[in-house]
Amino acid sequence: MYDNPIIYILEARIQRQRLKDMQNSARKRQMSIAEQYSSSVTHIVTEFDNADAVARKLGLESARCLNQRQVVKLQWFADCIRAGCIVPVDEHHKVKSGENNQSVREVAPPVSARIPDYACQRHTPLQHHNTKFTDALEILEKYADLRYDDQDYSRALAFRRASCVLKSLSRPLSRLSEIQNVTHIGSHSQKVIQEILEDGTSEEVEKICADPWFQKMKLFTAIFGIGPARAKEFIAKGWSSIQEVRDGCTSSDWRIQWGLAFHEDLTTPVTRAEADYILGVVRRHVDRVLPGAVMELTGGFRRGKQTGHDVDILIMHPLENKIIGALPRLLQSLQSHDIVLCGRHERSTYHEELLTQNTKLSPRGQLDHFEKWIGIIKVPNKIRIKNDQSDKTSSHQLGNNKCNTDMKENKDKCENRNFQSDKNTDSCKRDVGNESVLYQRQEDTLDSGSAISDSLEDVWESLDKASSSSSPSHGNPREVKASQGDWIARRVDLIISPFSQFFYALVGWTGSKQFNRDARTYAEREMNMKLSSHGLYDFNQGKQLVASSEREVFDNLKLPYFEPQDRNC
Ligand code: 8GT
Ligand code: MN
Repeated sequence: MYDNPIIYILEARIQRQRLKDMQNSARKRQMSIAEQYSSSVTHIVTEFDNADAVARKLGLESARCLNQRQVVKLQWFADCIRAGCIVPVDEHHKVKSGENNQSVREVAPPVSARIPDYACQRHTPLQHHNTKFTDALEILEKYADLRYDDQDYSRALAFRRASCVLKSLSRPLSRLSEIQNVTHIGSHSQKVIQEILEDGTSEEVEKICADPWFQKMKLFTAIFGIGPARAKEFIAKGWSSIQEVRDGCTSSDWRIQWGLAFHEDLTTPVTRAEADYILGVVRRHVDRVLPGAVMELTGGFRRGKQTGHDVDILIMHPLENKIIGALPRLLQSLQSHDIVLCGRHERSTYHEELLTQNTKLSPRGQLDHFEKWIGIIKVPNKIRIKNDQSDKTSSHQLGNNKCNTDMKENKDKCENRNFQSDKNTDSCKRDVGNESVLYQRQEDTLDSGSAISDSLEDVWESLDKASSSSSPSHGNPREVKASQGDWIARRVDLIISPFSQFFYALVGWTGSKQFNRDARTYAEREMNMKLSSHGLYDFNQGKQLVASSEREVFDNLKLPYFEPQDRNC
């Protein structure tokens, strides 16, 4: 026993009010409580489960520096309060050092040796064990990203890489030493992880979250069509709310105009039921204008996310040339049913040389060259509300495009209406989502060469017509908003891929962005290949590598196959 016991309560991880209560209770019982840690302290009370962390928090090199001091759990303190005096320290009160704490070592051997370098070589599930670290690292990433200069971009990437490694760990991280030699966790990230291990939070991250500039940047960049540069201009004008932007912004960009008018809608997460509904609606119209087409819900939803910021739908036809002119026809069909709010049609800018050109990866995104439509469509409110109600009872399986009853009815109705089906594509299933699905290339009946270029001209003409009718002239965004019916605006991307590029497009549009980034870097550095959403070029063999399944894309890259739900890096 100590002649003159002096207790020091280590604040870290203890709520402020609780700490005050503890100090008051001790004083009432005439126990000595030290405000600061000093050599006269005999008992250190802590929420930490490891004496090494306590030592580090006190600025000491290791737990050995704590010498004869007792490092004890809050339970010991509670026992003292109950007894009204200092009680002896039992084994179960003690907080041990990792050095002589075999159980800590058994639970947490270093993981560094087992972590492959690239995210595309690791399982990265949606649900993982280290969210308290990855949430913090992703805030640092976002902050660096919003600052928007080259150096900040590489800093943002460094945080993302560290976060991706933690997402792929099969257990919660309990000590920094477990990841000390991991390439992608740099010193800044390590410092943040250490802080969270010890205090439960990171001061730097908390400061960023409370920073008004960061809050405004997040608010403004969430507007459809607004990037960091424009958001900074808004802040420079002294704006701090969406309303101020609505009142002051004179941009003629259709995305910004519609984005501002429907900001609340577009920042309400899209649910899985809505994504399925949109897929169903688009499918109905695709079946009409491009019978035999194959459609896939891609993006985050394909990786198993239950919500997203938009709905990405990839469309292809097993006859390579059948897709020509299909997107304008699809848009006209959707528009004639009053489904489209606004949007822009983009022509394909693809040409074969792109496969070998060493384009620098764009920091902000991975824009590809497919023909696509980027827009906003209307979804009845009841679809979302239904999803809210059934959320707890139904869990959506990946790749399971199961629709709710309405959707099924729609589909049945649509099939009963006997839309023309394409006999050529009987062997090509339309609902895809798992690897066993067969996609079969069909013999193309269209003549090649000049016939195609002639027809292309007609097509471009109709595309231009379609794109102008889906531009802001579709109505005044504010007026449309003022008379909004019982629907919500949803962002949709429709991408058309030629059959020959489809599986690369599928991998690309499934993402995640970081998965793509790492897969492309891996291809370049490790394989001397160039990967994009359009294909894979092998510089060693001097040729393009074709793929007729998603698995083949991975095989061509000599990567183990990962299901979409394991690509959530
Ligand atoms: P979300 O749930 O917030 O919608 O997230 P997401 O679905 O994972 O991201 P997204 O921004 O909707 O993009 C879907 C995927 O498509 C990303 O992995 C992105 O890298 C990929 N992608 C391409 N090409 C292009 C392109 O040209 N534009 C965009 N926006 N994304 C592309 O492969
Ligand atoms: Mn998406």
